[in-house]
Amino acid sequence: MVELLKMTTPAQRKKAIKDAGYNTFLLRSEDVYIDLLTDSGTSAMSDAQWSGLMLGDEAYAGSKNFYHLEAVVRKYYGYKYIIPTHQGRGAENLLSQVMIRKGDVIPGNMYFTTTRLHQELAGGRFVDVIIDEAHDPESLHPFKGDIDLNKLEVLIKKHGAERIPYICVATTVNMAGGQPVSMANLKALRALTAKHEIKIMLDMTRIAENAWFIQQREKGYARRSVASLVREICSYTDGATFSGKKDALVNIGGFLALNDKDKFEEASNLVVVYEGLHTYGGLAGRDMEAMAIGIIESVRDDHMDARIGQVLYLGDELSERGIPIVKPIGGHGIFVDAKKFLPHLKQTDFPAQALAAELYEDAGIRAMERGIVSAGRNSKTGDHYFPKLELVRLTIPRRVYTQAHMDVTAEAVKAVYDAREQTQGLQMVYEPAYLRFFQARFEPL
Ligand code: P71
Repeated sequence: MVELLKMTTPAQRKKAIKDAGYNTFLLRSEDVYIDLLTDSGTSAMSDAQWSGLMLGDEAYAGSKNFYHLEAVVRKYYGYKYIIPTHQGRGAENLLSQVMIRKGDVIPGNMYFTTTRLHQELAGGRFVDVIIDEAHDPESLHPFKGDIDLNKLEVLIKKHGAERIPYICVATTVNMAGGQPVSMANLKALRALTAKHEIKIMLDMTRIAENAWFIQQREKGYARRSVASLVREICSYTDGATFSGKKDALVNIGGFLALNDKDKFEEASNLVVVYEGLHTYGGLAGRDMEAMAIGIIESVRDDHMDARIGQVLYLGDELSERGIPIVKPIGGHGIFVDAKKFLPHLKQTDFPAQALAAELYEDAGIRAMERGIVSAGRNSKTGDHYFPKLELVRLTIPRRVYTQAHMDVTAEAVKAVYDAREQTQGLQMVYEPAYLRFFQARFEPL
């Protein structure tokens, strides 16, 4: 499928971003030239996936596409039971509700916005146990997604294992810059949590990208296929939530996977409240078919080489131009360091938000704030969280853009960088209660 791109004038963009409250989530897609807001649901489906849509079995119950999806999940990921959901956060809701009791603590390798919110809504509290290097944009640690096992042990001592229903491990870590977890860390985590009978739940949203980094960077894995590494990662865990909108190359879909039959039955009962019957979970049969085929395509080595190769290309182009970005370059996008880019702004002037707005106004390129606005407020004290990372994410959809688009993007970011003193801070004039970054509105200071 070919989509036409629309060029806009500077005057049109100035008006569009003002009307959008300087929030790129509130722009109309039609007003965007190169859309690097997210890699979520924005990838291009293959011929095989489009054909799969035609095979949709839209029976209310027991669709054959569900059984195909279930078989693919068992074969490629190794989990016993799956429940489809409309997307990742639907699975997070189910998992949080069946696993978390009020007052529980859920450690994780850095927060993710929707994941943490569902943990909190279920009465739990998220605690970050990622290694310190993850919070440092300049650290060249090859596996910045790793869990700090000492931090985890301290947490277990403090609260007791019975207050920790599971640890949530993300592959790759989105908010750290798409940074992978190492196989060695997962194995060590398995040994530690087994001792304390704590479960490991994977956020496997970008697991194939994580597997590719293990193949490229971790000793002993260079000859292993992405597919076999994906399967091994899952083998160290007890279940997973999955947003099919990333790795699995679909526009919508996700699932919850579990090995425990009792928890699976509990979640199967809950899914009918929030999503739909347990054999479709809010998806059409055709969507489940496209996701099943996308999972198979996602673990191909040649696909992963091309996918992350394009991200690395953009990162190198930006680095050569002196743009401060998170290193090493991660799997799904380039994360520009807004604190370094705009040193004249305080964090409460929302530098990443301001930079994303400026990049749109200057070049029609849409990026996403991943800093203080995304971090939100502490639900107990009401204060802003002040994340160390104040980033603008240039996220690359899979199989959509060409190298020329990457070149245009690099040149556009450079132009904003050269005029960076002119970028002003913002003030928030409307703040929604949940996941504020989606709908908050701003005005120039
Ligand atoms: C991304 C998204 C989509 C998104 C979500 C929230 C704020 C802004 C953008 C979604 C993820 C994700 C991880 C690691 C769970 C979800 C939720 N990412 N875990 O990066 O990256 O999945 O969107 O299908 O509900 O733009 P969902």
